[in-house]
Amino acid sequence: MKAFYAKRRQSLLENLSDDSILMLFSGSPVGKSADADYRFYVNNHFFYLTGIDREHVVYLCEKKKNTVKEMLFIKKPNIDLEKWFGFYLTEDECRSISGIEEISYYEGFDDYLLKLLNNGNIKNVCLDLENRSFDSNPTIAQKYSSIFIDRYPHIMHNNLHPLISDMRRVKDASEIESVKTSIRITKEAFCHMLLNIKAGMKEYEMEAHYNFILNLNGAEPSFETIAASGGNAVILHYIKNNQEVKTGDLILFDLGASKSKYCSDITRTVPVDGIYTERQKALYRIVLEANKKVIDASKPGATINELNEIAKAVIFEGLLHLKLLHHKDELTKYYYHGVSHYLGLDVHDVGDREKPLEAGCLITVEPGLYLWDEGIGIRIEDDILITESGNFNLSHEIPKEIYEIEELMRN
Ligand SMILES: [Mn+2]
Repeated sequence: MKAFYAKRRQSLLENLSDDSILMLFSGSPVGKSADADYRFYVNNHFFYLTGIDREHVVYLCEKKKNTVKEMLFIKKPNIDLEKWFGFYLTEDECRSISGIEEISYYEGFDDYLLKLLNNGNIKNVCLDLENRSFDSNPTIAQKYSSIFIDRYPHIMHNNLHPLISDMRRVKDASEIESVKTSIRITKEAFCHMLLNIKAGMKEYEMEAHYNFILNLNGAEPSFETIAASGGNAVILHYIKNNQEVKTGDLILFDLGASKSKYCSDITRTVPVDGIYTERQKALYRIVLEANKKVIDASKPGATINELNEIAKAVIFEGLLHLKLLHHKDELTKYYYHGVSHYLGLDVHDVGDREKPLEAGCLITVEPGLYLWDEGIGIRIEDDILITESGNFNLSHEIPKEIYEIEELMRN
């Protein structure tokens, strides 16, 4: 058993008052079309607390005075369906992954819950209710939440989503190791891809070189790869990747890998021909300086908002120097996104972005510069671990200096 799952649950459960139940759901696959579903992605809060990465699993905890009873509900074995979809999780597998001893069947969950609500003297129901848009499909937790409000209005209703998000904001050693592995694979795949760039190729061919190394490592992209050449790079989430890569252009790669579920998120901007022009160098240096200055300022106590201001100040100075603008108000024409977000199980990881950073927070630092008129988009993104004494750049081995990238591409 991986002890940290039990440890995480223990620290979460300390926040529950007596006579409470907590329910968490792994989720179910989302329908795509006809009889096809999208690939299943487990609810990350559920995974964080149990280590279980399967659909239709429920975690239930009953907390009474002096007792805590944890249970998992899993799908009943079904040999007919298992012939199609593979073996279901067994009770023993569940126990060894999660450390939860008591296992029951998912099919009996509602009955069990009803009995508990009718006889159990339950005063609080705790659920993981995330803030979703009005028109998005309700989560399983939201469905149960509606039932409780409707039929058991006397029971207090607590949302633990912010609390679990807050726990996930600070990473433990095992999580950092997983992110390091994803970054190592990203580095290998990125460097391999750089050796294969040639004018005349399509952007998706480069993506194929990247994906090849990911596959060799048993990893997958942690989000849709952005391979944006020339003017495509001014679109922040350009994912079509179907245009021809032209001589003289820059190409912006924003990409990541996910192995053991933890993500990397890296951006590099490289010259298609392997050599930056003087103009490209001048612009690139501004972004690189912003990247380094923001990394330097990333330490316990700093806020993401402060980091944003540092990035803006450096980019403004650089553009002023190049006479591209004259006033601060004009900056949003060239730089129009935040410099940082948390990273972890989710690429844009959960946690309060207003809170001051602390040791164990993992953030990206990704200033950018976008010149629509010149068909140039530049962004440089690293993954930064906040430490007691400041920070450690987990992606420092991925080339970002002009000479490093040119040298690599010469080979
Ligand atoms: Mn990012």
